[in-house]
Amino acid sequence: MMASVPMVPMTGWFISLEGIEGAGKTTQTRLLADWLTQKGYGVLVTHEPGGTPLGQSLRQLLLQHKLPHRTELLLYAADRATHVTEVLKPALQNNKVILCDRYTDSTIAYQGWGRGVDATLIEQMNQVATEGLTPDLTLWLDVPVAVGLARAKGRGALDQMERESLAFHERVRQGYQYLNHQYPERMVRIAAELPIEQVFQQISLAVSAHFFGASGCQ
Ligand code: Z5A
Repeated sequence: MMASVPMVPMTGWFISLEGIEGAGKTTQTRLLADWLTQKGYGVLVTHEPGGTPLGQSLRQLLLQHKLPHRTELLLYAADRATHVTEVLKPALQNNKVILCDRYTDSTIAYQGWGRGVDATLIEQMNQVATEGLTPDLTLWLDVPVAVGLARAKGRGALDQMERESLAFHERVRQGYQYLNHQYPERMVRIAAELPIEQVFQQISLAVSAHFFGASGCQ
């Protein structure tokens, strides 16, 4: 008799997607959601900032205004605390596969490496906001800054972060490199300057290896 393969994880999975502007997170999240849905998984697509009604208001403030650095950090933490409580934890309890466009690594990369906010303070804020909820897998879509910003600029009006200097975005990318080095067990680098289909191929392999095991059993 063939072994039956569960189509729903026993507990939910939490996958975050990270990277600089224009890395392709939105595009790849959509493709990954379709791929997993076709396999029978219940998928929840969400994002930070702005994954809740309160978060939508915070997102407007964060992306449209130049704020003091600590204020910015606190607002991202408020957005995340609400998101974790109202969306992420309930979804995991319902055995969903969460695809989250940005999470705590964005705060380390942008507020920490980009803005220069103290790393310990960021760690404390992330801990308060998440109550320890960490992604099972983080897909870091890595593109050279020039490539990411050219893609982002192609969409029109720029927000606060997109208007930052090239040096700022290079520091953010270095922040992701540091995180990839620190957390190799959960963070996978994806070469995201390649064509969309080739980026997705790397992502589907990474998800298969992490969740379905070496057998590729799906
Ligand atoms: N932020 C923060 O500072 N601290 C925090 O803790 C958190 C966030 C949580 C949210 O921006 C901002 O919040 C972000 C950091 C800050 N900074 N900014 N700006 P957002 O959510 O509005 O946007 P984003 O996360 O930066 O994503 P994005 O700019 O929309 O890019 P993306 O989602 O990674 O890419 P995309 O929309 O899929 O693709 C962009 C374009 O490129 C589009 O036209 C695609 O068709 C094209 N594309 C995508 N992939 C490819 C490939 N492979 N080849 C060619 N063209 C492609």
